[in-house]
Amino acid sequence: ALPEFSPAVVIGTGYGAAVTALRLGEAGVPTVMLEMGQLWDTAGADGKVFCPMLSPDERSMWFKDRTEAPLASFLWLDLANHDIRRHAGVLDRVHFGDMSVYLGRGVGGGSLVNGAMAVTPRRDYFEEILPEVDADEMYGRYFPRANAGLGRNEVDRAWFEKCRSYNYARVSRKAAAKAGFKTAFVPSVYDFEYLKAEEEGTVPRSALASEVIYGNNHGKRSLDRTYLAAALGTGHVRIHTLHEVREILRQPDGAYTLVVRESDADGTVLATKHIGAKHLFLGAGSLGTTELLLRARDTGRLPELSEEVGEGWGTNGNVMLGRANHLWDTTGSLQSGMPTLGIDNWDDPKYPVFAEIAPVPAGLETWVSLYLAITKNPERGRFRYDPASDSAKLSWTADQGQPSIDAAKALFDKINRANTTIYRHDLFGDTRPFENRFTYHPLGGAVLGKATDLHGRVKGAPNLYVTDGSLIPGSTGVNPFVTITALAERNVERVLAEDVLR
Ligand code: FAE
Repeated sequence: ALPEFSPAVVIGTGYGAAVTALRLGEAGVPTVMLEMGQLWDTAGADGKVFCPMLSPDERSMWFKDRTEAPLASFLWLDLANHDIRRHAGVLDRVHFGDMSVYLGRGVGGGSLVNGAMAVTPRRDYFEEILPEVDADEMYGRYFPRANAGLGRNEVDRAWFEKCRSYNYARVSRKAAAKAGFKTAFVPSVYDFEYLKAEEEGTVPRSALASEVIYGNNHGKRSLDRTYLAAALGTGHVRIHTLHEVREILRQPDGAYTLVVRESDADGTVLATKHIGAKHLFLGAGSLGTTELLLRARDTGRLPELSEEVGEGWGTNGNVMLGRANHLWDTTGSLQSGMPTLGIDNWDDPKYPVFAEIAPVPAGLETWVSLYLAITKNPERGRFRYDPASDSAKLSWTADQGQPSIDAAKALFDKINRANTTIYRHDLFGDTRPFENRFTYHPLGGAVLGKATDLHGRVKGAPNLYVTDGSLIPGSTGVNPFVTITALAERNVERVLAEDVLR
């Protein structure tokens, strides 16, 4: 049962939350984690924890009647999506007008559903986005610590060159090279030795069985196997699942009280509970944390919170596209769901792009080369509290996505020209070649040094901290979880020493 009070409470169980809980637990601080999603450790009737990507069931998505996969169509046919039962599944897609955001729900947050790419940002770009953070410290201490804690590894280059699983990446590399662009290997938290064994046929397949966005049954070092396992191992951390924090209140003595809604996995509310906390850490992700802060500020519970709460949100410049390959350039039906190569054109002065070479895990030859491009889109959205729905609403318009498309187009027009290939127009529901109506990388809403101080302490609310992707001002230039993890490592070290153990 939920205790009445805990010295530390962490909301969420994603990257920022997991780091924070581990370091609190190691310091001997009794810590409660509250997670609205499920613990993914129990096999269903098919003997698997997570459902298959190609025949998804109620385990796939968070309370939807139909799945909402990123590749909406193939030859304009809605082949990827299936009707499902409403349930506390692992992947959510939250809609705000012209933008929707993919999120992981469950113990491990985004680590349960993501592509496992573990990329440390370029130092010059990190210094540009967070100039007040000491980069020597980050690159000397916290990025290495984060990568070690996450279990980052790299693909065996000799195996990469001859394996079947990454034929699709080699085909894209060849096309990029023909246009004069270089590719870079991308580290991962998917176990590449396991992947090799999958291709050899000696272990059950996961990345090679098209598993990724609805969870991996094997091979992935998601947070429940790394940081969270270590946190529980300290004996001082407890996780309560299917517990959604709704409100944050402050008591006259300065402690926080949380209003928490407990549900079952079919969404029936079981109880509304309260828990007190001396130190409260928000790790509910860019959307979750920003909403909790906005609701607290604008309903008058924490009126001192900064006007900066809700500001500085971005998509990390995400845009997805497909190219049609020549008939002789087959990518193969066996494709690793875990990307490990990207086209690195970040040095382009006008249109910096880092484009990860993504699989099309359809289990058959599609003649598609797919990419998730990360671009330097300067546009920012803003969240506002909407009293009618008691939720945070994002303002982001389609034209704000245009800089991402312009950058991706500049790169891929050149690749198409050099290879006499064309874009695919059948993948995103209509005939558009570029899809930027969703993001995998929501960042910002409680930006470091603006809504918080330079270590994530929320302005106007003593002993309240932000630990997650909300701290990053809309862009990291690469896939973001290593940056989120490293910043959380840096911030919690300071907060433990100066605030918690003081
Ligand atoms: P996050 O991981 O989102 O965790 C927040 C947690 O809080 C979730 O478990 C929520 O259920 C929970 N929560 C929210 N609100 C509440 C509440 N009110 N009460 C209780 N619990 C709550 O936060 N990034 C990479 O670096 N590499 C990749 O390859 C990559 N691929 C991706 C692929 C997909 C399909 C997706 C969706 C994301 C991908 N990302 C990738 C992004 C990455 O997963 C994301 O940046 C991090 O997960 C964000 O970490 P946070 O700690 O901010």
